[in-house]
Amino acid sequence: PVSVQLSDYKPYPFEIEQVNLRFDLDPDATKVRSELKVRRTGGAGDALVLDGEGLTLRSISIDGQALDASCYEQTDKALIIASVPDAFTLVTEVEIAPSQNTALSGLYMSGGRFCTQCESTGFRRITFYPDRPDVMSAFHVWMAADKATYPILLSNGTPGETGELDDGRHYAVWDDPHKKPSYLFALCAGDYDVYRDSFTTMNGDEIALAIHVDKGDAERAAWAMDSLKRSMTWDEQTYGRAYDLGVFNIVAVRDFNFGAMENKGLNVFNSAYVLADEATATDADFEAIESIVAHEYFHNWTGNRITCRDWFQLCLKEGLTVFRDQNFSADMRSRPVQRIKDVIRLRARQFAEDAGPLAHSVRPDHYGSIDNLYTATVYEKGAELIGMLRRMIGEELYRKGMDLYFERHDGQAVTIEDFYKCFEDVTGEDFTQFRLWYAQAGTPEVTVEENWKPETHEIEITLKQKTPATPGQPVKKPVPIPLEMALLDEEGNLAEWTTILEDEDVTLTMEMPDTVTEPPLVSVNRDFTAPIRLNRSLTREQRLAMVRMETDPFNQWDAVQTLVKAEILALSEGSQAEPDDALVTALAGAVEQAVDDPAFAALLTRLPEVGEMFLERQPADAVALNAARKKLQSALAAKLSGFSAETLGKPTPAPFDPGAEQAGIRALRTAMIVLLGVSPDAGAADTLRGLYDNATNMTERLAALRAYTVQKGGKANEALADFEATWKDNPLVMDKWFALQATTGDAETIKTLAAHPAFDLRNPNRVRSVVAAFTMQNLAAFHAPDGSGYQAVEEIILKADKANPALGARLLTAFEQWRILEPQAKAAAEATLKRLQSAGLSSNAADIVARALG
Ligand code: B3K
Ligand code: ZN
Repeated sequence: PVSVQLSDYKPYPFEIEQVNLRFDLDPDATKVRSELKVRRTGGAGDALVLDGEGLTLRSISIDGQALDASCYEQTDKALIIASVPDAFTLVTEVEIAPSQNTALSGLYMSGGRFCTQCESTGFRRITFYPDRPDVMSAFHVWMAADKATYPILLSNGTPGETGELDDGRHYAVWDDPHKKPSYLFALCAGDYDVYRDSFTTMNGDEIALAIHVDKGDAERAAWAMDSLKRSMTWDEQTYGRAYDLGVFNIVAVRDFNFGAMENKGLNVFNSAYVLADEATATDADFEAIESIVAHEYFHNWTGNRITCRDWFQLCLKEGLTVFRDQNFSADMRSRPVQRIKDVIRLRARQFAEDAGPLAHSVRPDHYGSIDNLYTATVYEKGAELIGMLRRMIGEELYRKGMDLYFERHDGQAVTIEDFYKCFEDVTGEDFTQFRLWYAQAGTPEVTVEENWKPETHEIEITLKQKTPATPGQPVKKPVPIPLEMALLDEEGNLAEWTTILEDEDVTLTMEMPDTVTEPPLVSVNRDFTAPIRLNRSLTREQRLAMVRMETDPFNQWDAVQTLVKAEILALSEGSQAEPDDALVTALAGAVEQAVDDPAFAALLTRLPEVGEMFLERQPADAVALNAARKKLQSALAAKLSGFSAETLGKPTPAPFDPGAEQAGIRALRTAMIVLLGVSPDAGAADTLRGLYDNATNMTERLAALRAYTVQKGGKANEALADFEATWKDNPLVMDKWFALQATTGDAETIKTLAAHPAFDLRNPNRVRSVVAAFTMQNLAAFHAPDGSGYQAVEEIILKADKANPALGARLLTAFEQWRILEPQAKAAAEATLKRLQSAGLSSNAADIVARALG
């Protein structure tokens, strides 16, 4: 695809003062009538160019006069009217076929209901319109459909008149008083069960809340509703932001390309992030629902009322909103545990992206396909940048800057520069250098060197930064890196401070009291203040001391991780045959000591996944790393067997509550179940089967089934069949059944799963539960040196891409690390990518493959 450049931005030369839409809904032939009140704001000679794709134009008129075909031009992407008055009303009528829309962008059918997805460029598949975020307008919607099949008719804003029509049809009117860009438009129509509640805002406004789900699922929306109300309260208390419409609707759909969408007043969700109860959802699901409901709700202020000028500014709404939802989750649960989980995710996905051929900056200056810009870099690294900003200026000024941003830019479509200007104005500081974080791709590496001078009781700490070259950016400048630091001894903290590393390097000299005779431990980047990689040459003894002495929970966990990673590397490279007993003992000891904070203890038992090891040393051998990881895991299982029996011997908390406290207890129990999966203990399989049979919640049932499958390999079929028989009618639970096998099996397993009657190429959740589960979480099998893993997914990805380019492209990102693989897998991956490239990919998928091959 042609690349779009940030530097080419031009304001749209017309204002759309009002949009009146009329939908005659029919799955095969929906008629959309659009009436736009247009006013020229640009040059007198500017043509009116409207985006439009796959639309059958039925009529077009200006100020009531039908346009002659010679007055306009229709291409496959646009409608161009060369000469228009300065102010006029344009009416177009088009026809579309939602039932044929398999891309799930625009207006489509899911489970026999109508729904829309417009971000980024779906609205142009509904009607002709300037489909860009800086054109904001007031929308008025009239919609009609068959009443029996589609009794509920929803759009943005507040509901107006409803009524009956001929032929069993009915209609409804929706008005959105807030001006919005077209990507926030939504329409849903169908027969739903509705879970209702209400919320009174801090201004005393009463809001009607409703979650629309499949028939029979209403009770399973209770947690999502609870999360929504807590989000509303949190945004009032933390940012002073209240909701601004009388109704807030959520609709759950089964066929959806990603998690959820923040359409004004009508959020559309992947049903996986709405529906949950103890029997069908894991604690991870409950947690994800809580954070995604919050994320979409928070977009109402950061994204909807203040939106992006253009898609290059995507991080303006996404990075900021992820930062907000992460803090919400930290407030709802444990802040250190939340931080560790966020960093695990950042390192696994964003650091990998930043180190590979798809690396791009948080605010890129060009892109090939906008759908491919919804990345870990824009979202997660974008969130880290806001976190650094807040740490550097402090909570109070951060809040002041945000208040100013909301006040100054409400109702506007703005840029990263506009955002930072608010913070410059409240702090008097200059953020020019800090904004390099937005322009430079790659993860900065900070090298730490320490020099203890016993004569003077001084410790010298030298910090050096370097950002590696990335595609198109060979040379990088230093960025400001805020580092929370401390000096530690056996008693605790000797000193604590924050250094902002602005230049290439800096040397700090700290004088210790005379009583300090041993070199103190230097704790760097506490709480992961900056999204960097640390490079330190510490001995194993120093690292073990760190595990013992760290006072920062993040760094204590990370000290364990660093040791564990080194151990897995040594085992995988054969420089060590068996896990070091001292290390395993220390690790087990740390777990046992953390027992009062079970969620943290559970994290300590979690060994880095194979993919997280890829960045440690290259070339990466997924098979060897997997075997090494398993060896260490089973040594830990043996060491913790008594603790595990004790932990699992206690009853699981009852009655079930999804909140942090019980979830923490279940997390530790689940961690012990995971270890049983690789335990050398002869009775482990039977114990697991018992845990599976007797589990009272899905968290433990699924963990037990998975661990049992790991223990028994192919002999676990009976248990898997039992699970399938129980849950065959619940698609979300069946997604877990597919994913469990895809993550524990091999290429043959993938073929079997793809041939299963319930495998559905049209359903993204199902495709991901097989393909993404395999390619992202089963790297030893995916990157098998004989290429069998690639072969297993190749056909499926091609077929998925034909129907749904956003899905195809997303699945292909699994290949991004091919260059750093060991030679055999690398050659097989390259051959696969080349085959795919010549097999006729969608332009989204072609963009990923071309960059990957780069
Ligand atoms: N804004 C949507 C993502 C849309 C993706 C479009 N390709 C969900 C979110 O980030 O909240
Ligand atoms: Zn978002």
